[in-house]
Amino acid sequence: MSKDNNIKNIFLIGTTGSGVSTLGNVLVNKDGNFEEVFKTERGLTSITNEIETAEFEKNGIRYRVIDTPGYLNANLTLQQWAKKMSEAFQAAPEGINQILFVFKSVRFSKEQVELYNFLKLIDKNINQYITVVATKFESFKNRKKCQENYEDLKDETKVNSEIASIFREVHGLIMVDNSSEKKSKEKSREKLINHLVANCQDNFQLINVQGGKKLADKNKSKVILIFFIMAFILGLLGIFSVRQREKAKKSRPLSKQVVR
Ligand SMILES: Nc1nc2c(ncn2[C@@H]2O[C@H](COP(=O)(O)OP(=O)(O)OP(=O)(O)O)[C@@H](O)[C@H]2O)c(=O)[nH]1
Ligand SMILES: [Mg+2]
Repeated sequence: MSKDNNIKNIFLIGTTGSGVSTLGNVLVNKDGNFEEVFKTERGLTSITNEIETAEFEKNGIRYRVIDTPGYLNANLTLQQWAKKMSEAFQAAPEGINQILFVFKSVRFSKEQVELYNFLKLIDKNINQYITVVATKFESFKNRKKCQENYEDLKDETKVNSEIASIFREVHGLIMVDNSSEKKSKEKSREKLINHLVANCQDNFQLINVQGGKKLADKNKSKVILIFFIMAFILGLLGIFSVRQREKAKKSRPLSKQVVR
């Protein structure tokens, strides 16, 4: 993809089913009616399996929204998912304007921490360009409640130290509710765009931390190597979790499975 210096790249990254593509549709707001640009569904399997992009314009600024397969996607192995993520970063030669790190506002938990650590492996300064977005947050219009929740997530007496440090170092937290109601989507979009316009004007090039050099062609091989190492680690984690599950299955008494 050729470089376009007048565009800002917004990455949508999150665990599968957390509302990643829906957030993309809210940002793009096709035909002023939130028509679907990125496929979304309420089902039980993962929907987004490929990198997809769409653009929108606000106040003369063009934004490219990059939708990605969710972490723990049901159709991709961890290695395949990691490869797709590297493709996603290649789809933005201008750099990263912002990563919207999406999670469904039930609880910020282990899966989100794993995904965050994966991003930090790519570049240790990436946190400065990450805004966490909590979807399905019904009180998202209540400023006080949003602020209180943000403070709690930074507080080691309320969450574990790993989560607290994530929320202390990211660029921000935005609560939204992209429910089917148009009014909710409009308000969510307003919050997101205000944040992007007011706080996110720089473009960030991925840096190879050791070399301190930009992600240019000469560093491509190093980046590919990092991705292979990450894919290998993720693969080991996958084997480990399958073994653990098998172990747990063996130790469980036989009973009929029930689906409610
Ligand atoms: N009420 C409510 N529903 C939401 C919200 N965000 C997403 N949903 C619903 O959650 C379901 C999954 O949303 P998607 O946007 O497809 O999720 P995703 O993270 O892209 O999922 P995959 O592509 O499958 O990994 C859809 O039925 C959405 O309508 C939200 O903020 N509020
Ligand atoms: Mg999706």
